[in-house]
Amino acid sequence: MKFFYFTLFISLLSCSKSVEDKCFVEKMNNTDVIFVDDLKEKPYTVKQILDQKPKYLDIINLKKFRTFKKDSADSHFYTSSDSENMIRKQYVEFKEFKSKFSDQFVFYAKEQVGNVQYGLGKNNLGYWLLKIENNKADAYFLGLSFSHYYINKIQENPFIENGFLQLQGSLVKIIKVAGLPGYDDYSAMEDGKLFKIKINDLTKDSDNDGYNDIFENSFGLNPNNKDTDGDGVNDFEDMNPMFKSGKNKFTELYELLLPNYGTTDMKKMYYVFQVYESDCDYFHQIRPDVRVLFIPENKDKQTYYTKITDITDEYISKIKKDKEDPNRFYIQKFGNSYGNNYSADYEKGKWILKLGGGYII
Ligand SMILES: [Ca+2]
Ligand SMILES: [Ca+2]
Ligand SMILES: [Ca+2]
Repeated sequence: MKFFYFTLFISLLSCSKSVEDKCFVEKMNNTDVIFVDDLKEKPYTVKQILDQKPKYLDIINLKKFRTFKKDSADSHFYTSSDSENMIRKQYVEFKEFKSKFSDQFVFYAKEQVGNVQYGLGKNNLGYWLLKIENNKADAYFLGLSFSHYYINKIQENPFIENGFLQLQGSLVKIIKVAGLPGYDDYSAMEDGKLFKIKINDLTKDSDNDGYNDIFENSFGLNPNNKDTDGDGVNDFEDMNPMFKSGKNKFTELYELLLPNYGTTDMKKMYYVFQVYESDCDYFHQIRPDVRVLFIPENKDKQTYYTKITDITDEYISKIKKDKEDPNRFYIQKFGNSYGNNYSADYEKGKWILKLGGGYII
């Protein structure tokens, strides 16, 4: 997880901070330090993973299995020719899932049990069990971090059996490669694992809002309250389920920096989330066109899942005020392979954003 040295410095200084402290900075960050924090994080050992595994998960050692190496080689779809095959496979083999979930997941495996269709999906947040029953589609978050758990894309045995989800895979580690964001070194520590979860534990949705408890617990939503932020909109329908939206010039500034999905309506994309690490109230109060989740800057306040899983691929900084002009501000936006510095002028109730430099890797 990326955050900046100086942010860490500020959070060490004070526990309760004002909006002013949480949203504004005196000095803009040097873009060069963004990846440093990532690189010094040590991957977990097998023992650490097992010690902290979710309670609902059982891990069984298999005698016969596909290794991580073999499975990832067989299903490697990052080269251009394979990528075409992958897309074709997704369209043909996972037609029903594609029609129900569109592009919210990459689909791995499927299985029919009675009149229920099960599938395995993955997106930027992690792994999901997908279910289509009587034309109704649901997705249940597994809560198994891809930083620790690799689930074989090719499941040789039925993965739904006797009320259990049983997935073959490996325990893995990710090592970040300096200067090459996205080219993480992903390797197995122990192959031949069967990850076993009771379907009832997985599908449990205590507040009946549409997201399973495991999902809500993983990201800091309230699994016992349909409406975590109390804004009158249930978590499942809420584009910003963690915080009540507001409207002022700084929330508008943050909204301008959100990704643009063009004319695509993201309201029905219940499982697509953009995740930001921020403590800034103005940022929290945005009214986004795509679902957003926020991760606290302080590691101690993060959920276990978000602490160990690199799910943020975009960062928007705090705001810096201009020393002389009260209507001029500065803000930065980073991705895994770029950083942009903006100046923002507030004129006649509107923001004028100007790109003032940056970099692309
Ligand atoms: Ca729920
Ligand atoms: Ca809830
Ligand atoms: Ca709400």
